[in-house]
Amino acid sequence: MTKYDHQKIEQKWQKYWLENKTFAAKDFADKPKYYALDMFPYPSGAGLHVGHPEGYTATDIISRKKRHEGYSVLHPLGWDAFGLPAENYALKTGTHPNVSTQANIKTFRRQIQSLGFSYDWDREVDTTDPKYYRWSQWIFLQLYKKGLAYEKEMTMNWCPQCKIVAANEEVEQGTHERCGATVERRNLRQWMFRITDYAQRLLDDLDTLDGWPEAIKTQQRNWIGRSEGVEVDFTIKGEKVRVFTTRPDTLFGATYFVLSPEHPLVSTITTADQKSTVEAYQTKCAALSELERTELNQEKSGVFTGAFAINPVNGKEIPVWIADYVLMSYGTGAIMAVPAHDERDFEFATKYDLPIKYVVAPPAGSIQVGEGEFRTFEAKATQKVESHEILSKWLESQGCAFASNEGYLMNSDFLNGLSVTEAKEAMLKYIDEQKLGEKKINFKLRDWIFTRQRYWGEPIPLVFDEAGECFPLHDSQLPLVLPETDDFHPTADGQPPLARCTDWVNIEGYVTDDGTVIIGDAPAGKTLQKFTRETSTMPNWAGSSWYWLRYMDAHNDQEFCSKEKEDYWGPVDLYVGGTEHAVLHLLYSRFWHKVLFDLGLVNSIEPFKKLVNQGLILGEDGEKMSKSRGNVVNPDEIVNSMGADTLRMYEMFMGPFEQAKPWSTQSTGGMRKFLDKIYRIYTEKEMTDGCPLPAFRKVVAQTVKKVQEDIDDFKFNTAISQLMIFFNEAQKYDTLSRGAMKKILVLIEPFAPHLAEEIWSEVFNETESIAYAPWPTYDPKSLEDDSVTYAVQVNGKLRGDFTIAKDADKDTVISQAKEIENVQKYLAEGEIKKEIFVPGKIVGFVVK
Ligand code: ANZ
Repeated sequence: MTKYDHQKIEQKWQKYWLENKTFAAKDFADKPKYYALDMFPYPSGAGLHVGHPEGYTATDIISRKKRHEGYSVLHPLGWDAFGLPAENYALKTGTHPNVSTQANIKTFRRQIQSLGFSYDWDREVDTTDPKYYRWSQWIFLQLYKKGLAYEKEMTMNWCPQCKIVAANEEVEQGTHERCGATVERRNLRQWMFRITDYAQRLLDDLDTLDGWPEAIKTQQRNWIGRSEGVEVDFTIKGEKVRVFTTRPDTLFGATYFVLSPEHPLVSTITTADQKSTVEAYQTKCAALSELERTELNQEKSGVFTGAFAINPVNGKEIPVWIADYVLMSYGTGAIMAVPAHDERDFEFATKYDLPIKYVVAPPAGSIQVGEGEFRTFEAKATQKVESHEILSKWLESQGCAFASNEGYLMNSDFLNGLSVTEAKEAMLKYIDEQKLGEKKINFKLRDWIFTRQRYWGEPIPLVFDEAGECFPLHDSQLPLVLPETDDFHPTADGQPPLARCTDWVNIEGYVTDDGTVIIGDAPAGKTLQKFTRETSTMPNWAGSSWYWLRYMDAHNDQEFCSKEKEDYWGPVDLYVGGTEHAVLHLLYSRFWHKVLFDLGLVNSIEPFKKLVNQGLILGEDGEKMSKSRGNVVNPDEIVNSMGADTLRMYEMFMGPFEQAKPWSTQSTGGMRKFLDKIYRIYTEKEMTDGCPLPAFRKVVAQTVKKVQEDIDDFKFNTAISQLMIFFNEAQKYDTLSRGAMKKILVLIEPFAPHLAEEIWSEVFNETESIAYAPWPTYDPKSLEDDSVTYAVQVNGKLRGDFTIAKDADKDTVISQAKEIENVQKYLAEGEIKKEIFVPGKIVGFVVK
């Protein structure tokens, strides 16, 4: 029995591919292009996880198939290597983040190469390499110069024990995940990006992304959160205070008013006897993050300010409260509360015993309000709703939780009897005429905080003069290299670690004519000035917000990417990665891409045409793989014992690509047996150049068709099933058609490339790699069935059936029918008077 020596074979071909640059992408090739991109990994200390190869195998299969189909394919990989884990490791052990990062990259590269992916390794990028981050800095400067960057004091999570800013993800229930200390909120100066300027385009252009999963587009839409409403002026102590509402139709139902605890007006309007209560409450809120404050199931709280607001539409006075559920960062930081029709307001009003006034009645129809008890509403009548029970019954019947756009206005003066839609319009008109406010579109999307008080990130290429004015560095000053240090803590006064590198921070230079700064001696006519550098660094999103462009032109030291190359390779045709990047990475990338488009630096408005998310690979126990659960599978073990081809095929066979599925090491053995069988059939069976038999020709055609269609649909598991069907058939033959078997080998290559190369070279004596062999075609005619099944009737009753060659003649068919035992029994009951023959369908006998 022949078994293939996977270690020998896989190493041999991996070496061959690297040495021959088999997968080098050719710029401007005279072929259609295809760009298949993987979300590049963060090279963690833990090494590769079996989840990584899942997506990588899929893009590899697609890339390999596209090469067979004659495309010029770009399939690159690199490392997203700045970020917290390396810095935290440095803080713990003193190992410089660059040292641990490079060691991790080495491990990842070795592991990924051991899986035989067809990457063009000459285009590998590393976001921590100054040759790369020079361009991250350059793009930052383009955004800065376009007015898209600004400085702002932001409230951040501050860990008093580690003396460090903690990212939101690092804070668990108010404590720092790393040390357990209670996190404080501190105001720190940050650089922000005006991503909100792009909110509408980021939203609208989602409609052009046909190749994206609906679920991801929905997540982006919700994250951008476009909300159409009205800003209305209420008056508190003679001062106008604006609220933002999406329900101007409910203005007559406002029974109290809420300011965010941070609202600047709170201190001026609060009455003397409420002052201490209000201040204590403000302090309490300051310690909570927005997320904690707005959790829907979080109990709301608030305090009365002692002041009253005048409702502009009816002149009624309503009490002004401050409450945690109203955020300063959304709308105007103030709301009119309509507890009858807003869930949060209802909860709050019930808790603090504030009045509830119903202004929207259900539309015509009956609703069940109790057992056997119904309440009927007439069309457009100003019927009365007096309790929440009735309203909620109706809402329940509408399938909505609280606010509904159905129904008719009541208790609302000139709006009475109007539908919600009509009332919104009527109120808007009134507000406009009376100059009480204006229409307003708000977005949930916030500007992007783009600085981190950390060491392990790209330095920000900005400097400040002695008066504190900010200047961008001149392009010639890039890359601005991260200075060396061995202390990664922030300074004693809370400045980022880079502030300690004083030689780097304090510099001298001059301002050029275009307002940028060059460090060094000033030429004649320019004054030498002192500057200090920005000491915050970029977040780990920076390097990943444009990396797909760098792969197109990875070694260009004049531009981040030449326009011609971007024109040839862009946009990315296929992007594969996890759903965890649904919003942040994918939104930031779309934003940067659009800015580059506006600057005329890229040709497409969207970076990624098609997006596919792989499902999670779970542990054998069906739970998410994690170190603490001890259910993590190391791909190295499988590659060593079973081979990379087995791992690749197994991962693709586990189940539908986009679904979560549990790992089973035992099942990898089954896949290995299948590969052994393929190898045996190719190496042991006799092969001839003759024409294959029709039945074999048919299964070959079926296999080509199915594998081709399934790969295109990301149904890798069923493509593999078809290959299994094929080899079960092939096994039945003593000799096989060489031509057909070569075709099938091309189908196997995207899945098990080492095995395919070996057979291509050793069995078929081919001297070139199989990688560019043409994708097989099939004759649709050979798919057609060449036999038919006849039903046999005696005196109109079905007595049997049989299958025979389609082209069998009438006499042959009839005599075959007479051979059937059960038919013979009935024929024996008399004499055949008549024979009926319907070609391809029925044989009938009339017996008397
Ligand atoms: C009155 C009202 C009546 C409201 C009603 C809703 C239903 P979206 O769709 O998310 O934009 N709101 C406005 N600013 C807020 C803030 N800073 N913090 C918390 N809540 C705020 O929601 C807009 C609605 O959320 C606004 O419309 C306002 O409540 C509230 F039957 O005004 B509404």
